[in-house]
Amino acid sequence: MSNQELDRLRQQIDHINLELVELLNKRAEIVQDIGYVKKKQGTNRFDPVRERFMLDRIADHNEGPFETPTLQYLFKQIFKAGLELQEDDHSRTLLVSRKNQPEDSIVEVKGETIGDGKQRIIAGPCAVEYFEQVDAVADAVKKQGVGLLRGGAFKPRTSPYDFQGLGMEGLKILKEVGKKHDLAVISEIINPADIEAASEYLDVIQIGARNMHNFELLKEAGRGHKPVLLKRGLAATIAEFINAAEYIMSQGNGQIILCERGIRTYEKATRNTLDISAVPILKQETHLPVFVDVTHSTGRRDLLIPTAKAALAIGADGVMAEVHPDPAVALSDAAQQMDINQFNDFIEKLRETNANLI
Ligand SMILES: [Mn+2]
Repeated sequence: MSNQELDRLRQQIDHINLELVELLNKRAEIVQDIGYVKKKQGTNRFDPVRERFMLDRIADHNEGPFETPTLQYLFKQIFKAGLELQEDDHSRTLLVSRKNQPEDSIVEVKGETIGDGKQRIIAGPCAVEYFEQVDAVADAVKKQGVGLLRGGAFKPRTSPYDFQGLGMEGLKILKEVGKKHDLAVISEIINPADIEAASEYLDVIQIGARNMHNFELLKEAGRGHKPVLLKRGLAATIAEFINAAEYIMSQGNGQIILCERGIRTYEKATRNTLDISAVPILKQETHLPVFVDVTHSTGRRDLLIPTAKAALAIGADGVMAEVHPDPAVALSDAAQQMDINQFNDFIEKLRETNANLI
């Protein structure tokens, strides 16, 4: 074979390479279009039946010289690249992502603007037990100038034999106390069917750590009109946490506050391990306000002040902590709730070092 002949053949290869590039990109564009349609339908991007059909069709039409398994292997790589392309598109267009919205989201709760650069506290008892109990905490919270009161009415407990909360009755107490002290009230809802009714009583719907993967609950909260405080699941990665928020926002409700509450690790010194670096990561990756729950992440009263300081120093929009008039007799989380004196001290210590704290 002369050098001239070789050059001619190489030119043909170069030409075909460019044609393949064009064809592959043409195919990729169609794959992206399919991805958008599937996203709208909410169907799975990977379709094994469809892939089997395509591979069979390639086998049927293969006249060589490539062996069918070789061609099928090459096409598998093309299919895989296409699927990855669809996935990239999704992360690029997540509604909760900074890429989608560079400026911070501000969540409005009864006159408070959460995520506006100021730092806030959400405080209240673990569980709503009776009117006077919540009322005593609300009084202390109000006196400290804190505007957001929490209290659990539906309690998803580790044991089914532990106190499960007062349910709707608890929400009524919370609303009444909130009205009396002019405080916004937050409580956890665990059943999608309760979201609508609970919205009558609450200013913020909380979705707890154990329900972060309850997609029906997330979607129902997303269809509602109340701000949602979403806690990170106890074994959820940051990406899973962000996607859980996306479930809410994809249904129309963008009023979301993220809350880091510690993750499960091998460490036993604290109830969970506070993943403090999750805060700046969530602030970078999303435009949503981020809170830190110091009570459940540590499970230790003696760590509430230092961890709250760390949360505020690292850029959290606020801190959540539990307060009970008499923690020793609390029906849940007795070991880590602050009493009212401890709460006053907690707020004063934080104010000493954080001018940004309201
Ligand atoms: Mn609790």
